[in-house]
Amino acid sequence: MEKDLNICLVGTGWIGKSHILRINSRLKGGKVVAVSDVNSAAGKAAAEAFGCEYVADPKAMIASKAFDAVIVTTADAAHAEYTTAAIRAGKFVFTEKPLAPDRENCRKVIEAEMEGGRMLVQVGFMRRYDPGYRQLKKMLASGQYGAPLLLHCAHRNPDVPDDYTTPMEVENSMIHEIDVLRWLLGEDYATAEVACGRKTRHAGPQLQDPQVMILTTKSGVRIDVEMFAKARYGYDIKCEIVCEEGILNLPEPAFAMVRTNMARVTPIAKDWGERFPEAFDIEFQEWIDATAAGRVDGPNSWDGYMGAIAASCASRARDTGTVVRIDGEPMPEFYRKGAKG
Ligand code: ISE
Repeated sequence: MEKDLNICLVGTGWIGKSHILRINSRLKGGKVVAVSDVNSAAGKAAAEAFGCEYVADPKAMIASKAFDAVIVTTADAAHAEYTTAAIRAGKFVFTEKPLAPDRENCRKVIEAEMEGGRMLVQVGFMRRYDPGYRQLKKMLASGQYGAPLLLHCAHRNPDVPDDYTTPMEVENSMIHEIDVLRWLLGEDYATAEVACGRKTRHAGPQLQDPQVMILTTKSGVRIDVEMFAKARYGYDIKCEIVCEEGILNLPEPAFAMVRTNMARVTPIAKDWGERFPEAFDIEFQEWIDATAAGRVDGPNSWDGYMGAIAASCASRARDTGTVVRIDGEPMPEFYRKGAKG
């Protein structure tokens, strides 16, 4: 039997801890054995809770020969720095999305990876692992419904913290739609616009909420995504694909309906952990299996870079009130071949 991967993780916030829990208690083939965090009290508490080693210096941990692979679950702005450290150490690395909030730092990761000569990075675009989105992908690929023409999507959170700002609606939240729709449709984007109307009274001065992002793909598919971060009522994700021969809808989560108080009530998820539980488990099991086999099978740093380019164009479109052309780049041979090392 193959030995389990010894994984180290940097960034022990909510999402980091939820990944340690899933890997160490439910998944096979790897264990998180060490953690680090710039907030040493939080890092030590997580290490103790999960029986891991605590390492004060995240870069020393990433470089240490004691660990086979790295998970980066820090604040968004630090993803690229630690991902690059893992590349330099020649290790497979899973970084939460976004690869970096801006395209320049994504580009630096791409350059470091190409310089190293081996694909090592997977980005946490977990919607690609959701059974509902996978069903839509299969339906589109079957050709049975003809070509997709329009997509109507919504991404609603019940609430967000006070440090969540206007650009984050695109760069932290709608980045999921930017990636999963590019993967569903199998093509890159051509233009972006963002419309902002009346703002909810629940949003502070730092946040324009809601926003509507409109993307067109190279072949002309037109997509609208409503982002409503302080929607109050629940965490709700919608995706409707209008095709030539039918309308495809992302399945709703299977919560039982309750008849009570003269009403029929079906619960709505409270957060993304409750909305996408299987997606996270499948994502990490596939990452561990591919890492053990020496491959990157999931969304890679090129996908992260393409997402960041589209996001930066959408942010510029919002800030300037214009339609912005998305100046994507041709995929380098390195990523086309999916260099397997
Ligand atoms: C958060 O960072 C996530 O990744 C969630 O999946 C997303 O739905 C939420 O809007 C983001 O803030």
